[in-house]
Amino acid sequence: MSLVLAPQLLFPQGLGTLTGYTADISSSGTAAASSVSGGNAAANAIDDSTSTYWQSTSNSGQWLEVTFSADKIIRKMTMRNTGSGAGFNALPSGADLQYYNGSSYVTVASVTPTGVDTLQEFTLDESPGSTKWRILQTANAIAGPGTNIALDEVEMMEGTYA
Ligand SMILES: [Ca+2]
Ligand SMILES: [Ca+2]
Repeated sequence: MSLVLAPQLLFPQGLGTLTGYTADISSSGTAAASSVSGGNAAANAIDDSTSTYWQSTSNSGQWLEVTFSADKIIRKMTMRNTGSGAGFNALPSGADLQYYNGSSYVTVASVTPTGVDTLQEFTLDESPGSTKWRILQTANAIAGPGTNIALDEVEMMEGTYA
């Protein structure tokens, strides 16, 4: 008798080896945010235009969330702000990338965005599928205390597997 390990014991999701990422799927979802400044709605962060942006009204504990109609296993997120220098609303200098497990938000990666006007890319460990994925601010906006969070564009990608 031989022992054969089922694939799901090696890869709990049964997805195999990560080989890359899909195109951005964020626009297939619906965006929501912790607060909105003026007309700079959450949806502006997933509208494929870097001239529109989501802006918060606070610089503490802000979040942007995308809700999908079916479970997604997000393996990569990007965020971008093309703001105009010091004092401008900006990316958070720290953030938790999270999914919702039905009762609470679970952090998959804690990241430290840097710079202004550069695309920030972050990969995520394999996680259960979820309809809700969130960027939660954990540190001040890069421009410094007193400014708010602004995200021009956020992207969310699933993995591709061998
Ligand atoms: Ca997009
Ligand atoms: Ca935008």
